[in-house]
Amino acid sequence: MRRVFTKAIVRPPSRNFAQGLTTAALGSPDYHLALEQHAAYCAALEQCGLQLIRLEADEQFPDSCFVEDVALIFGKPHASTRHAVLTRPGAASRLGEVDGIRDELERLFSPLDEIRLPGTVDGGDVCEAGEHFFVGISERTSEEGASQLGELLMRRGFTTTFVDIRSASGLLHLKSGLAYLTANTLVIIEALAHREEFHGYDLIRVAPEEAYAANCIEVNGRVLIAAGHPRIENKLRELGYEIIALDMSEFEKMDGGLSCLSLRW
Ligand code: CIR
Repeated sequence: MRRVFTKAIVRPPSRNFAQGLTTAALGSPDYHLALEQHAAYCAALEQCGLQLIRLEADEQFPDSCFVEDVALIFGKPHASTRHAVLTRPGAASRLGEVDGIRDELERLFSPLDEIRLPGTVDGGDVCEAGEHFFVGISERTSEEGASQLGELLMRRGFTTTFVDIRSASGLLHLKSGLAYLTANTLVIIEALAHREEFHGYDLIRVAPEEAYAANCIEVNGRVLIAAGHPRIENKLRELGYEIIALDMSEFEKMDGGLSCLSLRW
């Protein structure tokens, strides 16, 4: 059953966006262009029927537009109840971002669950696939954090598979290389496609030169994908998906993608 999304939380890039963490060697992002791209992203979510909760830019934290990493909002596809977990990001410079979203999530989802010391979890490592979750163990998400999250999810009736991506070079988060579309289908980079954790799913493989586009999102029947990746875009169109292609150049420079810029439920 397809999950219906009605809302999303977004936060625009702050003026010091270029001072955030990155491993990409693509140059420094242009703040004004990043704002334009963020506005287009928000408009696309609205086009998909989402009502947006727009947080203010947070100048204390240059990575704070990547709201996906500080929380997880989830629920059974057929139920209206949603739960929220505050994460503990694995990068020290991002830990304080959690307090910047706590009040908003408490207002919407109280009581909140929370990942606790010494565990760390980045939301980018958490891939919801219906009533199952793939949780990446990465440089950001520790085994302890993943196991805390697995417990929390189990209590809500979800199952979890852990996917250790620490040896997958160039992969910041699990969802940098993996996306769940509906109906048992995963968009996946070649480097992950052979992993036994994904056996039994229909895999849409993304060629290495288009790997950035694996971080796409399905929202109410449409797939938002990073522009400039014609092979995967055409493949998805041929499979019947309606595509919205968005220019993500400034976020790619900061290791961010489409999923990172919103919390959707
Ligand atoms: C970081 O390194 O934390 C940010 N510059 C990028 C975070 C991207 N988030 C994500 O993939 N979920």
